This record gives sequence, structure tokens and C-alpha cells, in this order.
Amino acid sequence: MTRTLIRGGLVVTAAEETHADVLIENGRVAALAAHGSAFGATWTADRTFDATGKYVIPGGVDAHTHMEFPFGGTASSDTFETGTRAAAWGGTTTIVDFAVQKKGHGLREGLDAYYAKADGVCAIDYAFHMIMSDVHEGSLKEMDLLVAEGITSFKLFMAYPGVFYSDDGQILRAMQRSAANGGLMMMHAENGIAIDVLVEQALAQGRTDPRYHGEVRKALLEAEATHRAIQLARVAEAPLYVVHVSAEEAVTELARARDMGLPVYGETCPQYLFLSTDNLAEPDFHGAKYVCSTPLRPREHQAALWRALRTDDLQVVSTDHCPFCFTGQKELGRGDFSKIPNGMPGVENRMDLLHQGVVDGHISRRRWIDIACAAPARMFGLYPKKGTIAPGADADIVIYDPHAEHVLSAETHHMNVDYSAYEGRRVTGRVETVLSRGEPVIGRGQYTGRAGHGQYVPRGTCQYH
Ligand code: DUC
Ligand code: ZN
Ligand code: ZN
Ligand code: ZN
Repeated sequence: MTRTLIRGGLVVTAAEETHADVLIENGRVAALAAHGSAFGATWTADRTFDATGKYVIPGGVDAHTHMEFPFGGTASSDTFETGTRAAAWGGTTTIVDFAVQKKGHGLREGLDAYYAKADGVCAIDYAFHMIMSDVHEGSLKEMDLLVAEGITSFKLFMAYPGVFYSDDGQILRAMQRSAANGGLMMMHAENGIAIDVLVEQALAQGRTDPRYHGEVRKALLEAEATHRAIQLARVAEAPLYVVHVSAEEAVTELARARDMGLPVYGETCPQYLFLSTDNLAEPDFHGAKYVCSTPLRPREHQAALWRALRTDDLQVVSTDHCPFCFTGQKELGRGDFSKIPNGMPGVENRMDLLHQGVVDGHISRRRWIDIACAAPARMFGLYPKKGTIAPGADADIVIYDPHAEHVLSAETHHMNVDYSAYEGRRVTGRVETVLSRGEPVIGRGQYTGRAGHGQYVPRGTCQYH
């Protein structure tokens, strides 16, 4: 039995902050004891970490990543191996990625392909949501089976007609099914039919630069789709989780629903909190690095997103990590912004950027841990195994130095992508040590984990309502 001890740190969870030592046995948290207590003084261990002056926090739970994701004739550049290793570097110890149903195919087939991709290569633990791109009688039946096997959330798209898109009838049917089987519907809320009209008109007028991606994917069309998704969920009496919320107008829709007491939840991503349409307008096609959907918004939206995180109108910050290299992938859209693969890298940067939100006074330390660890774990049926530090929980723990500064850069990051969306940005706070089920995977500036340490985690249903 391996015993590990973390002494001297400030343990921060979503619920409390305590000056405590943490004892780990067999990959799980065995006990916590106040610094200097008689109880803790008796502990011995095979391995001891000194966390004096540091935070001891739960490993991050990134509930929205896309490794090896097929998009626009290419695939996102991080594999499950490289992407989970980069996540570990950034203090994230669990990802929930998206298995994809192909049109004309079943859920099972899509899911099995993703089980196979991730099997034996991940550095940290992982789970799956299921993207439904073909809602029909057969796939609705398959939903029930997937919920029973631990795939308890399903993403639908109101965007991308002809690819992932579902119409309102399909959405309503899937929501009704989820209301019956306990699944949680996740929605990409943008009016893709209207957006495609605007895309066609922009291109016809010679507006081909990356910044037009932001102009045609209007905030109003995100808000409209968010509103429609909420009403459909009410009709179906189903809970709803809206992914990658970027527009203040969409937040307003979520806040109104939540004020009515509806089980409606929202996620935003670091790129919407830190970047803006200014980035999309960078010259020489560099704006393509920031093309993702929903798109980056004018800077003014950032304050509304931070506020919503404080007021719990948004509950989760995940990354939508979906990296495409600038060279060879983003470049597919030179001369036509609609051909730029949609997505940005970020799985390695999330914990640091959100800690910067603490430093900048946007959120409290405990709220940082809530939106990055506890809330995503509860939302997706992983709590308290993941997302907290408590007896019985997996010992997925980060020792975080809140004072160390560092600069985010493609030169030093570990994601398999040739640029950083945060190039040159200085942040205060840094991951020092990362344990995954008690095993050190990052420490002293080295990766000490291994491909295949990460295990698949079947999930329970949403614990949020
Ligand atoms: N948005 C992205 O930016 N990338 C992949 C899929 C999506 O919805
Ligand atoms: Zn999406
Ligand atoms: Zn996504
Ligand atoms: Zn995405």
C-alpha cells in the first residue's frame, strides 16, 4: 500500500479552505488533518510533498474537449495521448471528450470508435459525452443503453446544417428521451440556418477574412437559439446544459430561465473571458487562430460572463479544446473564412487563466475551484470521485503555487499545435505538482506520467438538480 502525504498547504475546495495535511492511500484521499494536529502528526508515508505556501486543489475537470475531432475535412491536432498529457501539465486530471455519431450511423458505432482511440494512451482519466448528429428512432433507443453504461450526456447542434445539425423536432424528441432516461442534453446554441445565409452573403460581397466569422455568427443568433433550446427543454420537461456560451444576450436568456427555477445550466470557456473580436481581426490571416464557434465577441461581453460566473447563471468553465495547426489546417480557410476549421487550443491553460481571474478580482478562490473542478464533476456525474478533496475521493490533486508567474507560449506549451491563443500573456500562478489517483504525473518541471495510466470513467447522471 503506497502512502503519500501532502503537508503544509492550504486545501481549497469549492466548499471550504482549510490549512490541512492530506493523506493518500491506494490512489484515494484517506484523510485530512489540520496542520500540526495530533492526528496528522502520527502519519507516515512513502512519499511526502511539502506544500507550504501553496494551494492544494482538486485536479481540474475539463468537461469539454475534442481530441482527434473530425471537422471540415481535417481533424483536431491533439490525440488522446498528446492532449491528455498537455491537460496534466495544466493541472487538469479528468477530461470529458465527445464521441461522435456520424450521419447515417448509430451511436454505438461512434462511441466504440472513441473508446478505441483513447484506450491505453491517456495520461489522465477520461470520460465521454455523445454527439448526436442523426436523431431518429434507432438512435433514440440507443440513448437509453448509453445512459445505462455511463455515457449520460448528449450534445446536439442547432448549428452546422448538413453536418451535425438537428432540427427542432429532432431536438424535442431527444430532449423527451433524456427526460425519461436521465440523460443531460447539451446544446450548441446558434441558429445555423440563419448563419449560413449570412455566410453566403458575406462571401458574395468578398468578405472572406477571419473576422467575418465573428460578424456572421451574431450574438442575437446565439441568444435566439439559446431561448429556443430553453423553451424546447421546458416542453420536454428536460434539464438543459448550454455549451460554450459567449454572448451577453445568451447569458440573459439563461439567467431568466434560472430565475424561474428551471434546470438550465451554462458553460463558458477561457477564450470568451480573455479574448475578443480584436483577435479575430489580427492581420495576415492570423485571426484564423481564433476562429471557433460560438465565436469570440467584442470585449464588452467579458464582464457579463464573469458576472454570470459569480452569480451562478453560468456554472462551468471548460475549454472546448479543439486545436488545429495554423500551418496546413487553419490555412484551409485562406480566401474563405467558412473553410477555417472551427476550434482553439486551451486544455493546458484553463486552470491558470481562471486563477488569473482570481488574481484580477473577478471570482473568489473557492469559485475558481467550483467552476473548474466541482461543478463540472457534479454536472456530469463524476462527483465526489472527481472534483474535490475529501476522504474516498480519487487523489487527483494539484499543488498550485499562487505566486509564481509565467508566460503562456507555444514555445513552452505541450499541446500538439503550432501556436498559442495566449502567446506572450503573463499569468500569476503555476501548477507545481500533479497527482492522478495518487501517482505523480507532473513534478519539478517534468512529466512523470505515462500513456495508459489514464482510465476510462463511466459516469452517473447529472447531480445538479
Ligand atoms: N465549435 C468549435 O469551435 N469547434 C468544434 C465544434 C464546435 O462546436
Ligand atoms: Zn459546439
Ligand atoms: Zn465543442
Ligand atoms: Zn467546439
